[in-house]
This record gives sequence, C-alpha cells and structure tokens, in this order.
Amino acid sequence: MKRVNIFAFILILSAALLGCAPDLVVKDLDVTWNTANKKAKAEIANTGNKDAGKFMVYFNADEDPVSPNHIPQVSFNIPGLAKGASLTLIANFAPLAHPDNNNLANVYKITALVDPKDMVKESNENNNVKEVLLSPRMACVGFGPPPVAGTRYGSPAGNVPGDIVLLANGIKMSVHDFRWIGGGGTFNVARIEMPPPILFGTGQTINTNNINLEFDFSGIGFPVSKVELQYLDLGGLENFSVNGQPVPIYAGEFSAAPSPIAGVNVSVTSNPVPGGKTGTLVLTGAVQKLTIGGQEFWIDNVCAKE
Ligand SMILES: [Ca+2]
Ligand SMILES: [Ca+2]
Ligand SMILES: [Ca+2]
Ligand SMILES: [Ca+2]
Repeated sequence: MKRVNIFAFILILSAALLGCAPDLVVKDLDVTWNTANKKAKAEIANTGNKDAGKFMVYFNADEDPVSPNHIPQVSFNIPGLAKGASLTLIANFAPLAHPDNNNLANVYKITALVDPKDMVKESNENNNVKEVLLSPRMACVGFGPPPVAGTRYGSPAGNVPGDIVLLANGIKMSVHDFRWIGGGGTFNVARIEMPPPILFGTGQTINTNNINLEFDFSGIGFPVSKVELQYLDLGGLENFSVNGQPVPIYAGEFSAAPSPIAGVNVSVTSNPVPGGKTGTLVLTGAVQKLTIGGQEFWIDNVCAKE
C-alpha cells in the first residue's frame, strides 16, 4: 500500500513539474517570396506557465538542390521569453542571395524552428517547427557556376543539333540549328560567360552566337504556367518558338516576337542600352518547350513557375 502511495506521489510530482515548464511554440509563419522581397515573419510564443531563458530561433530556406556553401539560414538569439508572452521576428533572406545558392532560386520551403539547440526544457518539445511551402513552385537555369565561365556548346564542343548539353533543376537544355530569315541556317556556338558590362542578368549568363537553345520543362516535376527570362540583344536577328510553334521558327527581332504562340501569351519588354537593348520575356500559359537563340544575344535566369 505504501509503495502504491509513493508511486502515485511520484506521478503527481512529475505531472506538476512537467506542468510547470515553458512551452515555446511557432504560432504563425508568414512568407513573402518574390523578386523584390524574400522575407519570413514568425510569431514565437511561450504558452507554458514558466518563463523561458535564452534560446535561439532558426529560419531555414530549404533548397532543391542544396547549395554547396551558402545554405540560406537566418538565426536569432533570444534572451528570454516570459510565460504568456510572444514576440515577432522577421528574417530577411535577400542579402543571402549568392551565385552558389543560385541567388535563392532553388528555395522551395521556409521552416521556422524555435529552440533548435534545446536550450530550454519545455512541457512540449513537439510544437517547435512551422513550415511554409513556397507557392508557386519555381525552377530556374542561372548558367552557373557550374558550369565554369568559358564553357562552350555547339560546333566547337563537338555537339550535333539536338544534343542535351545542360540539366539544371529538371530543365533540359539542348542545342539546335539557328535559322536565317531567308531560310537556311547554321550551327555555331553558345558560351557561358560574364555578360558585357551592362546591367543584365545575375552573375554568369549564356551567349548565343548563331545557335539556338531549347529548354525542355517536361521533367520539372510540376505543371508550368509561366516562363520568364532576361535577355540582352546587341545585334543581329533572333529565333524564337514556344512548344514547337511556329514552324519552322520565328526569325526576326526578338522584341517583335508574335503573340500568342501555341496558345501561350508572349510578352517581351525592351529597354535601350548602349549598343542594343535588354528586357524580359514572359510566357503565360502551358509551356513545355522554349527555343531561343540569336547572333549577339545573351539570356539569363530562365525560370519556369507553377
Ligand atoms: Ca514547445
Ligand atoms: Ca526545448
Ligand atoms: Ca546567371
Ligand atoms: Ca536583335
């Protein structure tokens, strides 16, 4: 009988001790993720009945693929949080953009973790994480590194038309004949390089010199409803097609490309720069394939969105 009493007492005591503990929770996680802003806002609360001492809060930007050296994470040191109190933290990821993490283009999820190092013993350790999947999903080709600047595709690399030369984030890039306005064509070279010293792209870009690049989005893992890229046109004419249309291919000034093509709306902006023009292409609709190339023509940040 005495034994049972002691056992009961221990049970009550443990319950009391457990009940008298902080409980840190991530109550809310809001993510703003677009070209201008890459921020996560979390409300952290202590819903326990004891004050919490110091702890940390991590905001992780989960990537696919994971970058080798610049995994985006924002961390906070919190000196303490009284019982019943809450605080709001804002993590700004924009300054963490780096070529090594594809300028944050591979981020698909934001995770907020309270007390990741378990510095506070809590009544509930299983409510310390909240995640937000970024929507729409997005996959991009940013032209490295890798590959290194100077990498060439096409004739000098021994490629033949149709060769797949690059695979990035499920997007396949192949090389094809460039077609002249009057018919006939050529198969010359595309080169990974730093762009001319004009505000265009981010880091490395790809130059097309009388060759076409085809981007195939069919292996991307989600339905594509939008494709965007940035371009720099320093002369000559361009080729352009969407989902294999028109046949054989549009040849002319890229900024005058027709719209719609194959049911996809085509929007090209154009701003003058010394020696040419730069701008963006936005394709809105179900895009499976995009073919593009020119003569003195660069592109960067080919992004497909859900
Ligand atoms: Ca907790
Ligand atoms: Ca803890
Ligand atoms: Ca780039
Ligand atoms: Ca042109």
